[in-house]
Amino acid sequence: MAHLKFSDLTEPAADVARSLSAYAHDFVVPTVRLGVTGLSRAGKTVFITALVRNLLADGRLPFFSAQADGRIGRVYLEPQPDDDVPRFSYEDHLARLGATDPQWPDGTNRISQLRLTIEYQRTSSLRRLLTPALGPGRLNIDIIDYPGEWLIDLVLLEQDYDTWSREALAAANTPHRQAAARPFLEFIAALDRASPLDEAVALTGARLYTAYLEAQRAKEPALSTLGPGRFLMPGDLAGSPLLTFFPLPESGSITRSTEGARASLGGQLGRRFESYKSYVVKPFFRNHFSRIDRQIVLIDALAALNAGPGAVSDLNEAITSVLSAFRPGANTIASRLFGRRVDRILFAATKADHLHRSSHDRLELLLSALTDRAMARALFAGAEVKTLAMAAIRSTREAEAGNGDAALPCIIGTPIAGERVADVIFDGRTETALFPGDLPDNPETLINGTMAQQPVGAEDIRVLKFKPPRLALDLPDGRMLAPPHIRLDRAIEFLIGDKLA
Ligand SMILES: Nc1nc2c(ncn2[C@@H]2O[C@H](COP(=O)(O)OP(=O)(O)OP(=O)(O)O)[C@@H](O)[C@H]2O)c(=O)[nH]1
Ligand SMILES: [Mg+2]
Repeated sequence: MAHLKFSDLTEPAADVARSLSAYAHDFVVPTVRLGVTGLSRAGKTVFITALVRNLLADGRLPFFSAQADGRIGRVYLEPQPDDDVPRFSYEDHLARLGATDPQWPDGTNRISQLRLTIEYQRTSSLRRLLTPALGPGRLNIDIIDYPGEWLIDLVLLEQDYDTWSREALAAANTPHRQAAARPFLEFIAALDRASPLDEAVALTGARLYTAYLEAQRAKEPALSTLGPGRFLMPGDLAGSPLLTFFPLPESGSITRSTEGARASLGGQLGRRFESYKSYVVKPFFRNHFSRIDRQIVLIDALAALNAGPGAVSDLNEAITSVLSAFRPGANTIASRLFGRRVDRILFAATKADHLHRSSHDRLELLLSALTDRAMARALFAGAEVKTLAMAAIRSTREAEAGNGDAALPCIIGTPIAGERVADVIFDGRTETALFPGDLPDNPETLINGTMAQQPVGAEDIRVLKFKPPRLALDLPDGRMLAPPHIRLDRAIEFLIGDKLA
């Protein structure tokens, strides 16, 4: 009889353990879904590209604790889980940034996704003891880039066409919007809601309504709360009949139940409004928004401040409406439909490299004062909320310029061709030093001043668009470099740090 040796038993057992652990690896890898949003041009694409590059290339991230502790192992891109969502074109965006003549990425106008996997050493010795067969920890990060414009639509789910029309027309008739809305308001004044639908009227009305939203957005750059969101950022729906409706005043005589009323202009626009909710708004919130665990909202606060009086109250409106979209537990149609909740939200002021370091804390204080107000207004509770002033890619450096007795804190960079300061128009090749101005020490000065429609200090901020820094991203020896940033590591720590414990 052949004797079974101990090693005969243990080898297969070890194999089984190994394949079990591989199985566990593939099926039990925790995933965090990270939503990245913000209005058009807020800096979403640059942020995601910089985030991914810094993680892949082991960039300088001293406040990202897992990396600072030396616990990060391999980091790599993996195929994303959702086949029906376009992939975030990380390689293309990076190639443009790393070119000899570096360029910012092109605008993107739809949702996209990327999966990044991080291998790391666990901190807790107990967990290390309990899970030796699992090896190092692994975390999938599914990054979802979606236009902030789409968030505005959540409120529509609780409205019918008449309610929406009433609110949309009241908004269009407020004094600071009337000028932009005039052509649209004049057009609908001549319409009869009960007349049969004429497609040309539907198209013209939708075009004029969209033109009004666009004009108004230029004045309310933080996050205009006027929608529908796809009118501003249509994504794949540009030109679709789903976007050919607009608000109409209610008529005195209501004949809803008849065939004629359904075929009428009012009836048809109402039907399209409902289709927009069913085929556009609900699928987005159900398939994407409701699955997000962590959210970063990028805000171009300096552009907002530059926009002049009313800008700060607009920012406050914007933050309030974002928080309302994420408010857990409120007994709304939205929360019944989409049970899951986001547990961390980061409001990040982007492009902080447009200001000298001395103003970064002030920018953060301003955002945090606004967020506190917004949280009180939105009765927000349940998620951890943080504010940060950040530059995903730093395109300036700092210097002091003499000005009589006082040294002025300046930033130095290469303004993009066509940018101008007073009479000087930049050629895109010349470096320049700029005193961008100071934000006030006390954010309340700015908030109270601009909320009273009198800008205090904000008019002193000068924002120029700078070219991305010129840097070799790939060294001859094969090593990868990451672009410089400001406080990107703090953003990463807040968004995923605890998941790497
Ligand atoms: N200096 C500086 N500029 C930035 C930074 N991030 C974004 N920008 C500027 O902002 C512009 C818009 O950035 P994107 O990342 O393309 O913005 P987005 O939110 O993806 O915009 P859409 O795709 O149009 O919705 C860029 O072209 C840059 O000019 C940054 O970290 N530093
Ligand atoms: Mg983009």
